Amino acid sequence: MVLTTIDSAAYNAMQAPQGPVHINCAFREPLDHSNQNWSFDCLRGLDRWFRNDEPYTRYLEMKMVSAFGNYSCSVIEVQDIIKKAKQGLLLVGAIHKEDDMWAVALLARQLSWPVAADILSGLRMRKVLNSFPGFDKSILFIDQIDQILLSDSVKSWINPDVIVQIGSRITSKRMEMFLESCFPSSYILIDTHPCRHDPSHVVTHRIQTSVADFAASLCQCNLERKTSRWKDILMVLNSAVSQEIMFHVHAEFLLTEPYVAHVIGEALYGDAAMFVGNSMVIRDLNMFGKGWLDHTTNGDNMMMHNIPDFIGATVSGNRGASGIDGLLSTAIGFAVGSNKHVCCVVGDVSFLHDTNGLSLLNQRAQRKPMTVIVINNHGGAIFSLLPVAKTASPQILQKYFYTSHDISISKLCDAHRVKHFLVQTKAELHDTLVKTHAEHLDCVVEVENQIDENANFHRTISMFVDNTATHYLEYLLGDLYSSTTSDLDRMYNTKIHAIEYMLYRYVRNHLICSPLIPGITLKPSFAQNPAFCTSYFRNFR
Ligand SMILES: Cc1ncc(C[n+]2csc(CCOP(=O)(O)OP(=O)(O)O)c2C)c(N)n1
Ligand SMILES: [Mg+2]
Repeated sequence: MVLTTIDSAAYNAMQAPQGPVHINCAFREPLDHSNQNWSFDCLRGLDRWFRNDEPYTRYLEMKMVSAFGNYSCSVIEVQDIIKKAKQGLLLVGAIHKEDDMWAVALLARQLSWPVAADILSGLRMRKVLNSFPGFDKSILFIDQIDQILLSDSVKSWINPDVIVQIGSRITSKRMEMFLESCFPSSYILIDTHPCRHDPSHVVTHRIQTSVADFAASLCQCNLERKTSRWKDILMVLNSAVSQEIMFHVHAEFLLTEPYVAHVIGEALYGDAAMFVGNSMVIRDLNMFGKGWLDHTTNGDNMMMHNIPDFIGATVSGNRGASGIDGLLSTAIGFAVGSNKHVCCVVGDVSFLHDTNGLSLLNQRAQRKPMTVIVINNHGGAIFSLLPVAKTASPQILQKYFYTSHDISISKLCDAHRVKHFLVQTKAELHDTLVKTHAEHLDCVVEVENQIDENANFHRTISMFVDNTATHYLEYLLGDLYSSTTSDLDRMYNTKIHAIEYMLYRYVRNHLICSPLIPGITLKPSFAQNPAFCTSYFRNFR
């Protein structure tokens, strides 16, 4: 932290406009009582810096040094690093322009690295334009990276050697912590602005340029499309975890917050955009949000032209994952500025922090109608998932952390003459989203929920996902699967179209599994693991 701060201070002090630099000192996370002892581990990853006299982070510009399109030595050095990468990962943070989304897609194709796209990148909620199996494999999206990282064994296995990050700000705290601990040999951050953005203190090359220019500079390098076992395993892990999540959100009868996050892409009709509120909303969307198959656009045409078979959907938010003030008003400003139908999703406390936004909504400035989805769990649900929930008494939690309330959102909407819908079931949610779109007017959709149920459901999903990722990795790395690429490919593509029935029997905590599927045999150690068996067979369904 000290190194990257001093690097950035020195760089900024010497760049135009030169001058004094103000340094902020970071304090520990609030509300987290865990003591942290000094550990020499924090010097890990500094070997390269100790060995040479270069700054820790190099600040580069994408300058051509001749009229023949040659780049400066430092840019060539970056191209070289990318060329030599064995386990490269492309990370896409917050980006807002559609052109940038296209440029990222083209860059992803050029690199042929796995892509981890943040919810604010617009590529997570991408609309898939065709459903031909395998075609979208031209870009390997690892949408479930945050959830995959729940597994400690996967966390220590992933180990990317080069990371290229486009756009600042990564929503996932787990991802940020992973980046702090994995120490790739090069971490290249591309963004158009000159400001520092390195919360994990890992950036080794900071390039101030647009994605399009960066992608163009890589065209010169003739990068080969490399296949690797690492990539294939990541693909299978992502697919297994995604199916595990899908199973849980759909199998639960009640309308849950992860379910809302999972299906909300449905509300993005045409070129609609999304504004996400903070606290649980942005985290849930980042964990469970997914792309959407769009039958209304003609994908054939795009395939012919060899451009990506999806379109990004603009997703915006305020100040990372915190700051619950002024969200509704910001969303309205965003709707005016973007001139799109905006679907805004916020928590109840955030909504109540900005009820003045309702009067702005009522004024109907020059903009398209908005759908405001309020996830009403009657308080700040985020605190039920923080360490404080384990130590504080229920009364203290309710009163001072959750700030539980029973304020009527419907009456507030009435007072501002804004149409209000209450949604309590999955079917009601789907019907209401269709209705609000058809009616073409501003409305608030209140989704009713409870904090404790939400916390329990999140814990259940996390536990199953962790198990699934851990066991899949163990299986894929184990000798049973001395996997070649084609094996893994087959595993990914395997579809069993019909299964008549399956027998399970529990005998003293051991699952005796008699699957009636020809050709699949399980190692005894796996067959004795109930969690693995259930998720394994479910994922093959
Ligand atoms: C302006 C401001 N005040 C207080 C906080 C602290 N805070 C963070 S999340 C949160 C609760 C948010 O509740 P809600 O909007 O209902 O979302 P949920 O956690 O239920 O998803 C609070 C009070 C903040 N981040 N910003
Ligand atoms: Mg809430």
